[in-house]
Amino acid sequence: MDEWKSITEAIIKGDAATAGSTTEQAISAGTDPEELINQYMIPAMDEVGRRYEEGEYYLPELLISARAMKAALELIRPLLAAKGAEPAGRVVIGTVAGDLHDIGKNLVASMLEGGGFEVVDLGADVSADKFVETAKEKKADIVALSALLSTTMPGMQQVIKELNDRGARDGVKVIVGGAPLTQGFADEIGADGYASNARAAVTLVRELIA
Ligand code: B1M
Repeated sequence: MDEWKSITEAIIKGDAATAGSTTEQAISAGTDPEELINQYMIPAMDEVGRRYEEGEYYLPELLISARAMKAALELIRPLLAAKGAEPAGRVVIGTVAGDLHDIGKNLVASMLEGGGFEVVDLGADVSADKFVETAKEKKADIVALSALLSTTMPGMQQVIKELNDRGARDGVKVIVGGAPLTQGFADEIGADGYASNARAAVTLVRELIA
């Protein structure tokens, strides 16, 4: 059960080299990539968040842990990617303006790719204008918005407003997610769906496109 706990420990310590090498070992041993993410990697970031909240960690520790998490995730991403097949739909994804958190969004993007969707990843700190322009240009089926800060959540409503105001909402569904969000918030801002994690996001996108 705790076979790969050293991945968790390395991420908490911000040791990218060990996080990467142990993840490589786990992959070679045939461990399920989603098990690595859900059982060993996400709990590490939760612990880092707890330490930050309680004043044990400061911003530099958050940053180096995030770097270690990314090093491990980069090795897993290709394993989540879909093989061949026609794309099931096109998703434009990003973290909203003012928000630099991109680890969860990257995970959602990878899982969507793995689920057979074409993903246009705009990165983090993305303006409403950029979301709308790209959704129009790429003829997106889904616009997927991530936020990790309660202060940037209103940016999601701004994207929906601009899509509506610029006549770009027809045929485009908007989904939202991120740690501080709830289904209630999604309903309130007029989003078409909310997902609490990456796996749920894939299911939601499938349902909305169907
Ligand atoms: Co920051 N940070 N951070 N941070 N950070 C949080 C989010 C915080 C909860 C920490 C805390 O206080 N406990 C807190 C936010 C409080 C709040 O507003 N509610 C916080 C803060 C305050 C800040 C700063 C303001 C700190 C400062 O400067 N004083 C600052 C803001 C910078 C900015 O964005 N403008 C800041 C900075 C940073 C770093 C840059 C150092 C780094 C981010 C690095 C990076 O992403 N490249 C960082 C980190 C690492 C965290 C924590 C520790 C971990 C986040 C993470 O990666 N989790 C975080 C505490 C925590 O979450 N426990 C924290 C792992 C990831 C896999 O989970 O992103 O939740 P998550 O994604 C999940 C789901 O939420 C969901 O699926 C994912 C996987 O299943 N999901 C979606 C996410 N997006 C989705 C979209 C969907 C569907 C599902 O559909 C579209």
